[in-house]
Amino acid sequence: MTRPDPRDFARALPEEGRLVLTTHRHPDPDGLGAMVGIEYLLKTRFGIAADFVLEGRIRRAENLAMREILGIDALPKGGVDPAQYAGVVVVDAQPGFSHTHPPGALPVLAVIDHHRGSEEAAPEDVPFFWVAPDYGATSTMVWDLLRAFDLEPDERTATALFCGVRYDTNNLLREAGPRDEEAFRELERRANRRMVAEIDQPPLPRHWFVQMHEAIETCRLSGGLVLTLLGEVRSPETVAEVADWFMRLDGAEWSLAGGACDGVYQVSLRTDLPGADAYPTLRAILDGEGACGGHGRMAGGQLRLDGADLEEVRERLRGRARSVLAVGDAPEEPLIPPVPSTPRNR
Ligand SMILES: [Mn+2]
Repeated sequence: MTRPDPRDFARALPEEGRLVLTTHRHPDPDGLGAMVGIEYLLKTRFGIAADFVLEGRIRRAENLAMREILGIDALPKGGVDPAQYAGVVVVDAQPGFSHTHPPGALPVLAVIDHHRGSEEAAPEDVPFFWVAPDYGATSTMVWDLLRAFDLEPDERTATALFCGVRYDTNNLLREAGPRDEEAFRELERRANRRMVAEIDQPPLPRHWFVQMHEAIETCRLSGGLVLTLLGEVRSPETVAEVADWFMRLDGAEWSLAGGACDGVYQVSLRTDLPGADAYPTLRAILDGEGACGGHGRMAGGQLRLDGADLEEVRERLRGRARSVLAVGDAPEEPLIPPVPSTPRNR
């Protein structure tokens, strides 16, 4: 378990000037939580102000609620004037990832992330590069960094970090190590319970049910594989949500979901097979197409459509998923058996 040296982090920071904090496109609670934690550390310990850059729509109800309830503001798209900033800190993502685009023209000063994916060594031009896949959440890493500085998070910061740890580790059930366990317990005590509950159970818009209805109709089962390759979706977050949702199906061992958004076919893979690793599995399913990253039981990837036929892309993924996950000749059956049409008005 790598632990951060606070002096290394301190050395990476500028003498003066504001910083930009960013994460992967379509930020999730772990990315948002880690950003709030780093913002707090910069402000309280170093007197450095920071602005958030959030790329991609946030549509998942829980993520929207987290932004709203915690008052997480971000610069408008394209609102970064490089002259105003000394550098960028990237959390829960790495600059080399296809879904991560730190504002150009600014040096990346620090990267804090728990994803695997960039197998090469730390880039020399990033002064603080801490990538630790043995952490279940980047928010746990930020908690450890705060502790390394003997900093006690305030209630808002603790609530944000707690949400990050609990969603990324699914309440410590997914890829959580002893560090995540400690962070979860310590942050839970400091977090605002009412806010946590409001973020956990937000009102769901009607289109959420429409999307899930479509997912139920699209879902196909083959042995332990649950395959839900949708057409156009409102946001890539939908794809992750669908993959998570169908993982709950009794008997599901792998859940692969996909959906097209902004010219990209987004895929999410989940597994709960003991010892299974979602990332290499998704890499094999993508078979050199697009890019992917992940850790432990979850992985995500993107495939540029570039005008390709959506039906063909879905068919290719379906075929490769079946062969990589060795479902063999297991028949494909719909999740919901077709409803026999009942004659009406008789
Ligand atoms: Mn994460």
